[in-house]
Amino acid sequence: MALLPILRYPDPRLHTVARPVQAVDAQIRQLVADMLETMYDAHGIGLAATQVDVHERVVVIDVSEERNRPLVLINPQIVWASEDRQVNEEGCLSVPGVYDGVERAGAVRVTALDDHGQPRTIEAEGLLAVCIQHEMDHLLGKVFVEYLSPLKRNRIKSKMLKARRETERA
Ligand code: K1U
Ligand code: ZN
Repeated sequence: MALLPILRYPDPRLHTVARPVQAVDAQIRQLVADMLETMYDAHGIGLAATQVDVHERVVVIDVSEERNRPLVLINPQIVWASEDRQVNEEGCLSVPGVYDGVERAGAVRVTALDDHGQPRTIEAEGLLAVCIQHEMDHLLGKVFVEYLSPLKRNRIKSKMLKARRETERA
């Protein structure tokens, strides 16, 4: 297994649209294992392949307190979303230190393949529903800060670029 570097906003590669996985083979299972290790190491509750510069429709999630209930979504599709909208505080491993409220559907139904290539349907609400929608946005090249006002987004962009310059100088 390996820890993968996570792209940081405003890296333009975060805006790449991921392509569907053609076959759930050993290479995809290795990617899933590496993404899970990377997500747990970074103390995240989710990670999309886009964030590790792999542009295929693969997501890993674990919203359990014990950090022992990994969920693997390959080629996920939202087939139903509730009409009720809820605002939740979100964070992102690609935008460290930034948290803000985003409005999303309160519940979703998702179809996907698991890491054995088996089809699954997941009904989600609460934090899992928020996380699934956040990760699926990554696969479409969308980062949560794009839901914020242009003023907030530009401030975040400047803060991230400053942090990157300071890291490069150190
Ligand atoms: O996609 C990512 O970068 C992972 C992200 C997932 C996420 C967190 C919160 C709401 C929606 C999606 C994170 O894991 S950020 C770090 C984190 O663990 C966290 C932050 C805020 C609330 C709960 C957890
Ligand atoms: Zn994110």
